[in-house]
Amino acid sequence: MTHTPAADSQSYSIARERYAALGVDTESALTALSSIALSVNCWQGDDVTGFEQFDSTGGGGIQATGNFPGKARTPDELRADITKALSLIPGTHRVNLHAMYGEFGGARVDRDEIAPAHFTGWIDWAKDKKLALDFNATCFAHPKADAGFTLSSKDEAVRKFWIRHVQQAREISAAMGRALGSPCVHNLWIPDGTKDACVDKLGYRALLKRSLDEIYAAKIDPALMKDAVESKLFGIGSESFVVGSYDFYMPYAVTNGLMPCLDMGHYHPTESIGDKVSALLQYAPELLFHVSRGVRWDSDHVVILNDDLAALTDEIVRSQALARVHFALDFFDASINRIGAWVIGTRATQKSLLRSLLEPRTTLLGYEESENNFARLALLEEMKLMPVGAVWDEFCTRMNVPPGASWIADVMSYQETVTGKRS
Ligand code: RNT
Ligand code: ZN
Repeated sequence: MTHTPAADSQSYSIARERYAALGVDTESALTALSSIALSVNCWQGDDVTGFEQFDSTGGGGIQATGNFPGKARTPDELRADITKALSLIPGTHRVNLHAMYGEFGGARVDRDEIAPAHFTGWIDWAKDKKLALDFNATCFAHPKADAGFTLSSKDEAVRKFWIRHVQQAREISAAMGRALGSPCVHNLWIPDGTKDACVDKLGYRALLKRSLDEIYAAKIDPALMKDAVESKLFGIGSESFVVGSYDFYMPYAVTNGLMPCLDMGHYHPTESIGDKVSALLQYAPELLFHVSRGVRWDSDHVVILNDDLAALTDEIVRSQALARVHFALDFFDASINRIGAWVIGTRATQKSLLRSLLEPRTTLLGYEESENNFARLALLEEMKLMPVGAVWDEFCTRMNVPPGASWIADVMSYQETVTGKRS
């Protein structure tokens, strides 16, 4: 950061002093925050539609609700919208793509035939914008996912089709990592499961394991790409049984050197993933988090700074594990301005990280180790009303993006001049 203390706003100076009185250096927190890249989910921009040239509205447990006008219809529109959102988000980030966002030039390219060539438009754009890319196989929204099973399908042709798809997705990820000089995180989530009681859970899980073994047998240089597997508790249409549950994937990831991916919306409603961080860090070198927000049966509401998010970032910072974790945003709300949704969710995640980075760790640890649990709880409580907002505004200003609420008008004017003009 190129910052001169003379540029400090008055409220930041006061905040800096107040944190300093508790032994917290706001400047180190700002430096740490500026180096955290979040992977921004392209799919918020078009309600998880993608650019395939065939009817891909088939099955698979993902459902965006709402019909706010102006969603991106083409790769260029989506890239323009992401660029707009990133201009309102402080720092340098990554963009997370799904296989369905390839550019197929009007051709019908099925999922098992996708190749790096279909993503050169994205790679060139990322190079130009100095962004890195992450990637996901798309094992939903396809006729071969209609029956509810992909990699765990008992139809051998269907299972093989999805294996080929994920193999191609890993190759594409490696190509992205190579072209952009930053390892591409490839995440695998499949919708497989049943709406009602399933009598052969063991069989489906054995099939999924067999498919994964085949997929990950191909070792790819971690300097190019890293693999993650994402579990889920239940989905729309898979309320009773999900093949790729937490208990299924966690041992698989740990024993096979893959990253576990924990999505904040994929657990029991009272189960916070914050508490899992310090446990998993004992076994997994790196973790991927899908930063999301579950509301009743929907796992993908726009992220806000709530207790779950605070618990997650607190635990990562307290574990001094920022270098071992990856944050990917995962939400899609089709009922509000989509650029606004991106900015709300991404800034909320950064605010939560900043809050955590401003925790008086040494003092709290001192209280804890001297069994002064009253003081520990009291200080944690007092921290909630500390002037984190002034530090956040300073961060935005230094990063040349609008501080506070001033970005809201910017999104509304983009709606007036760009997205609102789309039919
Ligand atoms: C679905 C998973 C998955 C998707 C995205 C689009 O429940 O969370 O991560 O949301 O890949
Ligand atoms: Zn997810």
